Amino acid sequence: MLKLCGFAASNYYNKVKLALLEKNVPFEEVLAWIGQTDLAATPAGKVPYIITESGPLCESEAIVDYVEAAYPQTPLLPLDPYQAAKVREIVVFMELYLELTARELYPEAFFGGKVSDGVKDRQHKLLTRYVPAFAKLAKFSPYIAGDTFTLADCAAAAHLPLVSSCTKIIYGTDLLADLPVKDYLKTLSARESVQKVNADRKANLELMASRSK
Ligand SMILES: N[C@@H](CCC(=O)N[C@@H](CS)C(=O)NCC(=O)O)C(=O)O
Repeated sequence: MLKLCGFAASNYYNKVKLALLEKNVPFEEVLAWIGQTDLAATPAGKVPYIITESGPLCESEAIVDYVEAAYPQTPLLPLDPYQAAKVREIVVFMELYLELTARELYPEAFFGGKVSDGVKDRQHKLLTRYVPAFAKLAKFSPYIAGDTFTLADCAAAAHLPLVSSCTKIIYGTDLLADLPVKDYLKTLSARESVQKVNADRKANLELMASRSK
């Protein structure tokens, strides 16, 4: 059976987990904290990674691509090549421009560390440019790429809450507040898959906190 390795507080892990749950792919979760990963499977030590019957695979985009191709049931990408590319375009925007930009703030927002004012200013400038650009692509009608649940929703469900909460904590303003993210996430939370991912994330965050005591 496919093994999903990492930990359930990770947004990239949850993006993959959501895709697996939505597609009803049988999988087993294997807990691997940062520093405990199999570097032969994930050379940069990042999570998630998966173990397939053909071998290991890391990087969440490569993983969901593999899952989509290996398990064609309940497709999470449109068949039309252009529409599929539009879904991926939203994922790239969310990950490259929103999540990775906001990630620089996580040490202070979530992990009790400190981020310099210089970094805060720089990331704020970048987000001020990227958020309106993302807003032009995202549909929220009701799903992020249109009327169908896709891989972009798996990514959005995992990443957008973090971008919102960390900008609120660091800047005092949720930089996604002008977008209908709250209603969108509420719509998504009606799904069993999203409920499971959120419950497991909470439990894992508690486990993580108890480990660092
Ligand atoms: N591009 C990677 C990002 C994965 C990632 O950054 N995972 C975080 C946890 S949410 C991690 O492993 N961080 C540890 C590190 O960067 O060393 C992917 O899509 O899988």
